[in-house]
Amino acid sequence: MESKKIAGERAVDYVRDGMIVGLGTGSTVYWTLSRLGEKIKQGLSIQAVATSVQTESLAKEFGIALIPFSKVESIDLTIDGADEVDPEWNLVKGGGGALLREKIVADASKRLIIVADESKLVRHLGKFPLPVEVVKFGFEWTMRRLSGLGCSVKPRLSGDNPFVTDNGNFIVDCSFESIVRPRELHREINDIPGVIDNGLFIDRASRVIVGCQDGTVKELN
Ligand code: ABF
Repeated sequence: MESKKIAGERAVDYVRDGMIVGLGTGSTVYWTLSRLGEKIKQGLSIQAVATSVQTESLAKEFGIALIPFSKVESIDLTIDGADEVDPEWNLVKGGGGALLREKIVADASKRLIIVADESKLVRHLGKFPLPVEVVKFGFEWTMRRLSGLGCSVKPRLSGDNPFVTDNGNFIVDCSFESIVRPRELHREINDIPGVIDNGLFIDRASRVIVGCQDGTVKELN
């Protein structure tokens, strides 16, 4: 928890007065939200766009003013977590089920800072099952098409029921073991009818902040 905390908090050093800030989702970003709450109490003035219902409620708890994404032209800086980061800073995201809003908000952001502990740094993506957001209609067929790309596919469950995203869709998790051509795979997955988007984030991160076990923070840029 400590290495996530120091990474999440360090990212707040890049938040300036008057910014519109994208707030990611997950347990590392939790510490970013908490630190932002402290800085707001000390006078920092920002508006924020949340990438999930979970983040919305945490932002309210920490006193962070939210603005609907529909009301912003662009976002100055988004801070978000990741499940895996490869040496080219390609990411696997979506373990928290928020990949679609995270990718839209990242796309609208001038800068995207990823905060993670060092366990997220990998040589190749893929050990973490790749989340894919799919529409409910025909999702069984969509799963079969995804497995045709060489992975085993499982519907994400919440208890005994299918997990439903904030957008009313399903998530299926695709185990590729190793993803050596993430850019191509991203395109192949999104070409399948029924797929809305997937957790591969290619060429989006502008900085990666890593919290280490020894209490240090590494900033990769
Ligand atoms: C979110 O943060 C998700 O995309 C990703 O799954 C998660 C990372 O997990 P955590 O910070 O909780 O380790 O952005």
